[in-house]
Amino acid sequence: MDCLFCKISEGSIPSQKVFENERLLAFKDIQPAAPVHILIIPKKHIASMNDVQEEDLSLIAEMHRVAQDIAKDMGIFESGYRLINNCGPDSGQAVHHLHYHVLGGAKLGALTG
Ligand code: IU
Repeated sequence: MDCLFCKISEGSIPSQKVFENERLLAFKDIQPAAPVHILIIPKKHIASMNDVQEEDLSLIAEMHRVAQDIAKDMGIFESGYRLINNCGPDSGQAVHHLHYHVLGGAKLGALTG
């Protein structure tokens, strides 16, 4: 499958990994939008939040748990952080493989609609 994040998760495209287990991978975003900007992806190809099935719910829960651990590792657990998923064209989703952005390390701007 011609999916950038599948290639990153297989290791055929390199990334700056910060966490990995059998199901998930987290790595530094190549164009950071904040001092800390990490992407958390499932290794399983799921195109977007709209494609999450009942059987994937434990994976989604684990992504949240890993976000907590990453926030601790990056020193932003107490200061605060944002966990973002872009889904579909209006959100600006550019990579069609489910991912959460973990953003922090500075006072973040207000969300706009
Ligand atoms: P989005 O939610 O699909 O818009 O976010 C995609 C992110 O993937 C975006 O922040 C990019 O900077 C990031 N990214 C990356 O980390 N490595 C890449 O090779 C590419 C995009 I292409």
